[in-house]
Amino acid sequence: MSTYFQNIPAATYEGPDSTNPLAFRHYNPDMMLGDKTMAEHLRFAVCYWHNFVWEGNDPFGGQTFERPWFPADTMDLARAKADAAFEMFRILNVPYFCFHDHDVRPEGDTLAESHKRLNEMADYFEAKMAAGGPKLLWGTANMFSNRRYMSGASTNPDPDVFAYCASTVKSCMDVTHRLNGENYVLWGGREGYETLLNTDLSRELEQMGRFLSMVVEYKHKIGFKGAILIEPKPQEPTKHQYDFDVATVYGFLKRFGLEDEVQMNIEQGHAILAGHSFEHELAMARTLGIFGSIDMNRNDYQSGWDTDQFPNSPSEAALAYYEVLMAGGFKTGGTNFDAKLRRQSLDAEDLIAAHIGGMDICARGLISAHKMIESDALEAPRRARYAGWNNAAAQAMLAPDATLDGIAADAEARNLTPQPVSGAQEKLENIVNRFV
Ligand code: XLS
Ligand code: NI
Ligand code: NI
Repeated sequence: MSTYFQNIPAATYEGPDSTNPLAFRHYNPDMMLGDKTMAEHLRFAVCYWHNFVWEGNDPFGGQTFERPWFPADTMDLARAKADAAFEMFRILNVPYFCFHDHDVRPEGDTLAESHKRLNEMADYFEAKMAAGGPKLLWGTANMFSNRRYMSGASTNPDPDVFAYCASTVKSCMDVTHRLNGENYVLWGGREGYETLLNTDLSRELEQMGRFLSMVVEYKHKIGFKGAILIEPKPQEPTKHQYDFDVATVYGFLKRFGLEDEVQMNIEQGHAILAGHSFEHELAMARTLGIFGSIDMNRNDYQSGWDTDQFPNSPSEAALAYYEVLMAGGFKTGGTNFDAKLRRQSLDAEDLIAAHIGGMDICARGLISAHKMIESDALEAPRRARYAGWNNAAAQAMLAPDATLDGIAADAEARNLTPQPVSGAQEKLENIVNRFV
């Protein structure tokens, strides 16, 4: 039992008029939206790393947070950290959590010792999960913090690092499987390069493709039913990351024949770093049939860093959940807060308030998105815009036997003079704002 969050009551739904900073005003887990409850739609998860591992450092300064389990370099402190984490999960009543191996246990002197410690912590989690704790949305391996990964994980020029990664991912997949995790995530923070002058691009991509193929094979070997998810990000920490964005990853998956095996975990902040909107990345994944899960944390629009802030824009959340719902909703995926406090937000209460605010914003976004879809307010004009394609002659142009010169001859015979039609963007934006 942790006393870190003592005196903070379990958060409950009090409705939009509540002024209680530690109550939900919009997230009402049991409220039905269509055929699912809000909790079933959103499938919230809290991440271990930013909340319980990160010490508040920035590039110019060190630790600002003081947590009783820091520096968590012994197994006793790792257990104290787990006690606090599960206490926070209980207060927030979140159905899921996520972790890296590195978040939950101190690294051992050997690989075997590290794995043993991870398994001990998994035992500890298993008991807490069985006693009413949250389920595991996804597990993952940290193959970016330690200096051994500075030149890459599976893309490292040193084959021993590749082998080390195989052992690390295997152990994390085993633990994820044992804890009934619903997904396994790979984020390749070091899978990229700093300078082409020392980089063999062709080898690195081959290594990464083989590694991912073996991860998929291992998933089937152990009977893991969850999804393998890749989390795209264009840069930071590496200058050029191979998993740049959804479309780039799709091309990579196609090349290695993995497009039916791997889905996307899309993070809002990473979309922004790639020069996209979040909804673009979500729509692209939906279109390509590889939508999986989301990391619901935004970036600062001015700084250009992956600042991992909690969501606070109802209209951004509405457009994001619009795409999630249009994709058919989450299957194995969910809404993970890969979000962290600002480094001046020192208190236990800040951790709770941040999540409550983020969950409320997502709930508002979901409600708006659901109404927009129910009312057909956006889809009707979208269908109307493409209505010309519904007639047989238009469809014939897309049939396999259509040819460029055949269509050209027809266009000339009909003496076509197409007339531009308004895209009506402002009217559509006004429609969205009616629902937000
Ligand atoms: C970093 C990533 C990372 C992944 C998990 O930018 O978002 O936190 O979600 O490794
Ligand atoms: Ni991130
Ligand atoms: Ni993330």
